[in-house]
Amino acid sequence: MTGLFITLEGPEGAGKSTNREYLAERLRDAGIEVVLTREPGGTPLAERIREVLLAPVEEVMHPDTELLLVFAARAQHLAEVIRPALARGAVVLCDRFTDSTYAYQGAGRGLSLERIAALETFVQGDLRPDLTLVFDLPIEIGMARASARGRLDRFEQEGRVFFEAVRAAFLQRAAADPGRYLLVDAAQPLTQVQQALDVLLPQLLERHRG
Ligand code: Z5A
Repeated sequence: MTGLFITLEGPEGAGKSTNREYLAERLRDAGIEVVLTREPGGTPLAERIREVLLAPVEEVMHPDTELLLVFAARAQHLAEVIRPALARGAVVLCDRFTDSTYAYQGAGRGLSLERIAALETFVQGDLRPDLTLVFDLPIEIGMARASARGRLDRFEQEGRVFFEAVRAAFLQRAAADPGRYLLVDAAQPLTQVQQALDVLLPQLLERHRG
């Protein structure tokens, strides 16, 4: 039995966490085992790497260090949580995954996409998400939602140019592979976003039955 690997992506404040919970509830109502997780993080060790990645510090983190830490956390997460859950036949709903690496470390930090692809293959082998929901919204709406939370993490301290590059990368990746990606208009009111997810649900159940 193999499960279904669904990732939720998009700029900050797009509603990934909120809608991950919503989808999980709908799938559980249908009797499906759902594993809710996130990146960077998802295991105790990977969460410690997350703290290093997000904490603002005086020493500037080299982009290569950032990239390697992201993939180090991912290797642990895949081994401890994602692969075992998929092997059991669960649906894994993961808040961010490697699309974020292409968007933040690739488009945002300017690292080579070839280098990211090489690490992707090294860490994941041929495992890729079955479906990626890209929650898209104008940067200023996402920043306003996120800044309402208070203290900004190391990524949230970046400027508008960085976040526009990140958003463009998500849109580009979604457009290049419509079979795997589904674009969600995250600027709509939450009830409308969740109606769009309700429309998707029968298709998810069908794919899980496989
Ligand atoms: N990162 C990376 O660089 N490379 C990688 O490979 C990976 C990650 C995997 C941490 O991610 C950082 O890691 C991230 C990129 C980097 N940094 N940034 N920026 P994170 O997922 O923890 O951080 P985040 O994206 O900033 O999370 P977030 O701000 O919590 O966003 P969200 O999960 O998409 O949103 P939310 O928490 O569900 O909603 C935010 C608020 O908006 C909340 O009050 C909601 O009630 C509200 N909301 C949600 N939807 C709506 C709608 N439709 N209308 C109105 N209000 C709404």
